[in-house]
Amino acid sequence: NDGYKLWLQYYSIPDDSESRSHFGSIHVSGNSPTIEAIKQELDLAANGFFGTQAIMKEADEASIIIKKHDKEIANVISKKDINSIGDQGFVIKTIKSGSQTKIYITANSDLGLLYGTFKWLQYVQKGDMLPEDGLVQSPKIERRILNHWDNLDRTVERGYSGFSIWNWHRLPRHIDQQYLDYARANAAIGINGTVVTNVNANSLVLTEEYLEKVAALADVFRPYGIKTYLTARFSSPIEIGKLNTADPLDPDVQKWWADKAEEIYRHIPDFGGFLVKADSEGQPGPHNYKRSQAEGANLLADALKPHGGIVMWRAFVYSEESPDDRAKQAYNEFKPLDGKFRDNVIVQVKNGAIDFQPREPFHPMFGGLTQTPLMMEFQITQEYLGHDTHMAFLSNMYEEVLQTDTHAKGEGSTVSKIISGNLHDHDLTAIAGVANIGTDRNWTGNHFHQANWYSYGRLAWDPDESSDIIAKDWLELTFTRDETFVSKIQKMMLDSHQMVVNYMTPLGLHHIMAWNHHYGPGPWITDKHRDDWTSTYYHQASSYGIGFDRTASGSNALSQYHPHLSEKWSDKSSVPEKYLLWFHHVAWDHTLSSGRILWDELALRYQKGVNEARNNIETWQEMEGKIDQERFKHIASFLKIQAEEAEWWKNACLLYFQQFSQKPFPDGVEEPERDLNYYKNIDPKFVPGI
Ligand code: BDP
Repeated sequence: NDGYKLWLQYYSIPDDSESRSHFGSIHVSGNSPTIEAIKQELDLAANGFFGTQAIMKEADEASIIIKKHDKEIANVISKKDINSIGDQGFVIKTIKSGSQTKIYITANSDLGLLYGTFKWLQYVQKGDMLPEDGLVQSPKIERRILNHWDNLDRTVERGYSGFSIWNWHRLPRHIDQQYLDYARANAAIGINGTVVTNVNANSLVLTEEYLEKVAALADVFRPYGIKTYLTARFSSPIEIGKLNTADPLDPDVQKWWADKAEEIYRHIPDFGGFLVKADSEGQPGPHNYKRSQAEGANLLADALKPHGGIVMWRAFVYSEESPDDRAKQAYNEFKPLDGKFRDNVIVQVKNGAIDFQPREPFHPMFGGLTQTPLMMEFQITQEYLGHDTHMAFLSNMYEEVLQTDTHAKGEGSTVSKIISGNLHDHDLTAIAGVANIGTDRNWTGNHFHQANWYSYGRLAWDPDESSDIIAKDWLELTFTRDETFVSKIQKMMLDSHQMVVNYMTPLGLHHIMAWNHHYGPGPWITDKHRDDWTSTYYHQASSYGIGFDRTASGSNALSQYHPHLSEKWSDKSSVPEKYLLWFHHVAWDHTLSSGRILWDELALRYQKGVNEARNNIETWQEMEGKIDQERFKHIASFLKIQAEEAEWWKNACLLYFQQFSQKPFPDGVEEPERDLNYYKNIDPKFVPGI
């Protein structure tokens, strides 16, 4: 098993199961490509589970009825349930009449039926009983999108599992099976949108030649309910339109985008819209013409509006000229523009204010803007979390951010409520995850990283789901139902994010990784052309202490949070310790809640991360024989790499910081075998992606 089938393994299950008989009498009503997709999926599943086919029957003879809501269904499914699921949800109900048991999967759309079918198949695979009163589910967020940072030459920015799966050269004439399997895997977890190109955009994708290729992909995705989106380079009117400006207030520029939108919709009638990175890290944008982010976004929004498209405008805007704390810049830029965006614009905000660090407090924009819909951008690809070789189950990190209370409208104003539109009553809701998918046979390099794609989908559907359930479901769908395996590995996964934080950036440290590739440790990175890309800017280590002062005595980034939080977090004794050095510059001998001084605590956290990474190797060894050898061995070797590199991180960081603290390692912390210079000189050339 090479892992290609992701969570759609459909491995065989006990033959005496009641489900086998269900597969012998299924009724699927309707006629559309989506209905065809449902039938195909049922067949694939029947084949995998029992080596049989799914047999189709008339409705009155069938024991599984998959049918859109109609008069007949109204007899068994309540109006209340049907009304509550909207056009993407579904109801699954078991109805007993006499000795007969029928399962109804119903919805208001074919897509809802597809989602319901996938859900039912997952129950069968896991061997779970459907709840007595059935399942009534609908997504809390309307648009659940993957962002591919894929370039047209098939390299992937921050991609660690091979090249881009989009083969532009062969498109549109060749449709690879992988595109179809991509659509199936995504639909199975409710993902309904994909931006197929990098945020660092190439305008070429908006030319006729490429639009034909994109349209071919969109045709594959459509039956699975997945809309296609593109990144739009702000300077496209100059680069491919032969205009001499891209000024958003210029009528020629406006006409160019309107015509371009029309052309796109001729190729892709249900095109989702644009994702835009502007005025950031060298990307062109409205600032080039002294216009605001709102003027830039509205230009594209007006062009897409007649066709029903949206603009996802990124808030990742910060300038190399600004002397201000990078963490503050997006909020400062966007807060005054709140309410100035068209109604088909949604602002896409990274989970934290710096950049996908192993852990960040939530981005203050989530609590700060009320009139503009905001969407979350999570990174699934592990740019700062050990690329493909380090196992980190990111669901916990996503959950931590989603469940944080911003206090924007009093207690209970969680980030989850903001992005699902509940708190400020927004209809336009969305979430994005930067994909970790590539041409590796198992899609994500590390088998465990499939779980991050999976958990992103689950949380996009329901941002209030809990990671322990997600981990368990993923393990059962992907590997086995074996209880020992599932419980042990579930625990290993749930502890893994904190483990990685411990051996990379404990207690709120951030941005101390190596230059450019962001893989290994680099706390010594300093003196580059941009301060805010160096490590010393962020950790501020001195003989007194360490950490970035973001209180009123420092950059005062804390003032961007609700007073309830800023007051609590301004105080070293009440800020959660996981954010301590994010917000405070703290003396090495400051005492923490453990009773230990900062230096000792920091050192012990690094060691704890290393110890856990080593323990994982042993836990995994105990699982031999419980799953296939191919995946077992693949994972075993990656866990070994992770443990070795956890040690690398610990040794490099502690030796470096010890120069400032001038304190010995506390008991329990292993002395590094090499000196600091050795770690500084590790040649990063072996790192993928550089
Ligand atoms: C940073 C990455 C860079 C991306 C940028 C972005 O290092 O490659 O282009 O974010 O999100 O994390 O635009």
